[in-house]
Amino acid sequence: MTPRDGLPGGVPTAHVDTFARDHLPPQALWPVMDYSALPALAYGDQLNAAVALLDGAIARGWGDRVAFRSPTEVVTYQALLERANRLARVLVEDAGVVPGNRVLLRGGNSPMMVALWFAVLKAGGIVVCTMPLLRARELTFTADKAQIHLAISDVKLVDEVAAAMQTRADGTLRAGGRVLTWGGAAPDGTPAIEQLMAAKAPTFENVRTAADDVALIAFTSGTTGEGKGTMHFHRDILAICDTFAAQVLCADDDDVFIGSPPFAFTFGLGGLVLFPMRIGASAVLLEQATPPFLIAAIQQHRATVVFTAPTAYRAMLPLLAEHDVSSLRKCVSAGEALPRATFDAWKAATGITIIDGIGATELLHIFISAREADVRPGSTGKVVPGFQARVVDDAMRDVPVGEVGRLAVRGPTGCRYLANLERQQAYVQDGWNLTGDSYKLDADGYFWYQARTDDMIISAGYNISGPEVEGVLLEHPAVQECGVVGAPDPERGQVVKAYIVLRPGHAADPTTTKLLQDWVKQQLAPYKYPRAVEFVDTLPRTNTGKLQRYRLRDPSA
Ligand code: 3UK
Repeated sequence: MTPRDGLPGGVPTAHVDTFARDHLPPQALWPVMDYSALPALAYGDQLNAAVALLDGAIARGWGDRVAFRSPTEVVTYQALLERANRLARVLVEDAGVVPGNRVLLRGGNSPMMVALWFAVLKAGGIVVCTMPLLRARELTFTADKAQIHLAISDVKLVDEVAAAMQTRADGTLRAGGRVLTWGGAAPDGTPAIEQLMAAKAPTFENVRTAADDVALIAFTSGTTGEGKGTMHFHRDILAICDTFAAQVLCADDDDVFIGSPPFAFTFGLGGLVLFPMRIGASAVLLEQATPPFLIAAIQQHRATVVFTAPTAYRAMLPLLAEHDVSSLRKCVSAGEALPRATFDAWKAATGITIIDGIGATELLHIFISAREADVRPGSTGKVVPGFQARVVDDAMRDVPVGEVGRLAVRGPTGCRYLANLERQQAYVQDGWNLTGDSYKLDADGYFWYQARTDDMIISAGYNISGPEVEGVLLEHPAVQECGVVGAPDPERGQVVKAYIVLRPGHAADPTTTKLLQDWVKQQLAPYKYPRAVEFVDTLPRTNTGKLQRYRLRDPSA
């Protein structure tokens, strides 16, 4: 037990491995975190979110209820608890996990991923979920930044993570990182985790974490191309359930949740795991959740609450005629702005008012939204009870109603970057989180989204960093110079567009375009590849040599 210096909370941390605490920003740079706005937010100093959500579900008498369904499984709360307990024993007894260790999870959304997520928290570990689409290069960055102790992967996806657990970003070898797998044995011959579990008792002595021990690190792709790890405490996990979900979503215990975002995107973790479990409801988990699969699963499982991005609502519209989605009663949209046209078309086709909500990895989940009855089409909504939000100028003064300014928010959750003081000071000012979005506030307290204030490309709900794609393109021998920006697109919001200056001897033709697109797809998650490529003679630059991306975005500028 290590006492903390200058941190709130009357119970000692349970973390023996103090890496996370050691790499939190100094508390003076945290946003103001406020738990007083709602009585539900008084969690006390000792809290393990896994115990509250999972062991707590059994204590509340929900053991026989279905917690999760997948195309191949039906898992009750009791079965989930037993699976998580056995897995926690494997982590501690076989893999040597001690409280505070970071455990990386790699797999599509499935009951096994949920059980592992709870097992890590029960053992006092810190969960690092990763997008199934990530490649070795990106996983290496994550493993390095979060100093991953153990990676657990679906055997189908193990190759890239096994490579990442061996090498550091600078190419040197790492020591000590282990890999376990489910669905088959690990590359080093370690039996599948199911086999290790079978020998374990279904009970576990849960680690008594402090409410402010770090429970998860979620990575966000940064505007500079460097993913940033955001750290969240045990109490933050409950706080998102007791704010947005309890106050705005207002689902019931007989609701069946479904959706597309992977757990590595905290939109999905909240909507598909935490929110249903907090109220004893169930969720359908899909590894394949593109719009055709999602709409088919809504029909098949009679789902009632869906979490997905605006693009997916648009893509499902033409499929509604061939599917029965009459079970649906609540639809949540986040990740990018919900266009009025999409909102209207969905309402006309289904009768359902989409609940738009802006969230961020730094704040874990949604902080501005509105209940169906309060929705103003085209607006993101009002501040979620438990949070405060303002629209401010560069000096953090409120801008007048109706004028565009920067969105500033604070509440029970907030930004604490892993070992990144520079980004911490940019995101948190005067105790407020600045999300990088510009907004207008109206006289009735509704927030109207304007634009991103930075360079992020948001395509089909994915955040893509232009500079990261540029870096990979520049590694190709055909590329002399390049600039990657978001180009407007009616379907995806934006598409990744690369402006490329070729090296002599390379033809500006479709063959080269395809070659470069394939190159990016091999190096990075495929959704980051440039769908549009334009060959140019020069790129606009400042006289200090900086690329002027705003001029690529708007050639008339
Ligand atoms: C943008 C939106 C307009 C906005 C997220 C719900 O998207 C999530 O987190 P990310 O860290 O991105 C955050 C940024 O995405 N954005 C998100 N939602 C909206 N813009 N309208 C919206 N409704 O720029 C924000 O700063 O990937 C969303 C829950 C959890 C999340 N992590």
